[in-house]
Amino acid sequence: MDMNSKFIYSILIAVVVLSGVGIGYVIQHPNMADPDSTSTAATGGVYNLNLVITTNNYFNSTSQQPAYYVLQNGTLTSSANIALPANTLIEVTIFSYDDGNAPVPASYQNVTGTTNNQITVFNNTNVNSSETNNGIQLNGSWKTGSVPLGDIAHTFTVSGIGLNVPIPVSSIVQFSFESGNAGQSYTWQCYADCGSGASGWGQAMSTPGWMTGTISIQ
Ligand SMILES: [Cu+2]
Repeated sequence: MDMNSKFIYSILIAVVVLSGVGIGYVIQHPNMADPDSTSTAATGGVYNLNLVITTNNYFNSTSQQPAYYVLQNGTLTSSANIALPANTLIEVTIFSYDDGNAPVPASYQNVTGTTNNQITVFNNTNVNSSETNNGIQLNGSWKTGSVPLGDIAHTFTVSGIGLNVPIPVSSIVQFSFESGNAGQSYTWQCYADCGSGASGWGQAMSTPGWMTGTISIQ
């Protein structure tokens, strides 16, 4: 066998071995085959919901407001109507780029309705910002059942199922909750006054797809 043939055989063997490993991985992890499916999630399954909060979105030509987006298939899509599979553990990750806090009623500083009534917080999303030390302060992660009022930028609250998650400034927050039965529809709302006007409840706070919207269980 000359060197060229050896080389080609080596590549062929590598391809066959790696394909086998890949197929094995998909069989071991069936969710890999269809990560974005909502309709096929079985009872007791897990579904990932990724949300991104960005600031300075143009509400109109004169006003910029913060907004929640759903990160799906590599793009940011509207959070006005979020569909979730029924009777499924929903694993939520919220990436918040907002580095400013907003006033929030004291009762919303506590985490409720999540697994163990806890969230896991990671700092700091603003790694490229102009904050202290260029913002590069990765403080690891920690679990908590409440966030100090002065540190809250937004909340992700679904009163209909008793879910309340305070979102600290410049952070990534993870938690999970059970979605319950199909056919239910709930309102999600941020309760930190991050909108416009004297009350802070104008524009973003009262407009679906910004700081409020619907969750439908299917
Ligand atoms: Cu908000």
